[in-house]
Amino acid sequence: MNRSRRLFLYGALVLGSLIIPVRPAGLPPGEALRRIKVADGFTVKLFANEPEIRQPLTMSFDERGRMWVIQYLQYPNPAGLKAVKVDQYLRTKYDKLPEPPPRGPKGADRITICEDTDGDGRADKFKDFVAGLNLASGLALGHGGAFVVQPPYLLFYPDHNHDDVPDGDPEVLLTGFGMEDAHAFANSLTWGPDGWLYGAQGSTVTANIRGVEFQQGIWRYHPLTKEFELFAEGGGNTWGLDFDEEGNIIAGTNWSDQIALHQVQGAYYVKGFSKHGPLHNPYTFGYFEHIPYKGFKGGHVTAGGSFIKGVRFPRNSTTTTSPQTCLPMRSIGTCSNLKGRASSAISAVNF
Ligand SMILES: [Ca+2]
Ligand SMILES: [Ca+2]
Repeated sequence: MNRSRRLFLYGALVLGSLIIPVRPAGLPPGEALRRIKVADGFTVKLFANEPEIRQPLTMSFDERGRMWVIQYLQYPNPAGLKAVKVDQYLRTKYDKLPEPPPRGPKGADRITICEDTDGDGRADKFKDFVAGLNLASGLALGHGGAFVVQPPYLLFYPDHNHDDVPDGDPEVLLTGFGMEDAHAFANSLTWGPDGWLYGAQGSTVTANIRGVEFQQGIWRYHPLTKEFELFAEGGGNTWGLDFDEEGNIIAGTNWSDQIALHQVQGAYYVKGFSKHGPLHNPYTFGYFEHIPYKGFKGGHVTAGGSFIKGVRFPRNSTTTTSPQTCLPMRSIGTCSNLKGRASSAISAVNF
């Protein structure tokens, strides 16, 4: 990612006793909105912007319709840790393992609740649920609190009385997610239809959780049984996953000219072999590739997507199957329509 492009926030340049406001490279919210390209028939509206929300990484909605956002302000380097070694793939080793919050080094990340109190479609009330996080990269709501990934930890912040204040220190559910590169941290916490909490881990980091080592892949955690499993291995620098109506996982990818992978339990997928070495299971008979796709128009990375089912979607003559299944997977904001069922041979067409 181009670091300058992430600088949407207003800053202040301090020169001696003078404070000169500056606006780093980036577009004002209204102008950015106008430049977003979407498929015919779609519109994009602004819900929240700077200065209340900066560098949003992921969002979740609660039962009251409020949007919870991780502001990834600490990116790209963790607070309180010293880099002692960086290899050719920018994998960084740090001088120590940070303790979990609230004891470890405090960073600039925060989880902010955005509420539209008057129903005009714009957030007008903002409240931090927790601040001082140090590269928090995943969020999911449920079971009376918030599940948060802050590598190397999966944390649970309880809020059983729903007053938007954690009831106490977070519980450490898992330890061992990779920390070598904030571009590739564990991410995209998503509830599965089976009650498991699913997540991805991207390229350039290595996790070792309860003896299970992996780099790129899909993992899951059960909030009641406390079980952890590696669901599937491989897939590139994965950000974003969702389930279709039949329970299939479709996950993002950073592979050039590809948009997604159909991740199946126990399967192995193409990954950065030169960087990570072979698949961990020496008895595999190969690996699956990406969802077949032609007509790639976007940039380098698919940063995430969602399956959206709704009869209000516009119909399009280029689609050959139901237009209600839409997977917006690219940074330029177009949609793809997946064809096929329950098979890693699912294909996608652009519309
Ligand atoms: Ca409002
Ligand atoms: Ca509380």
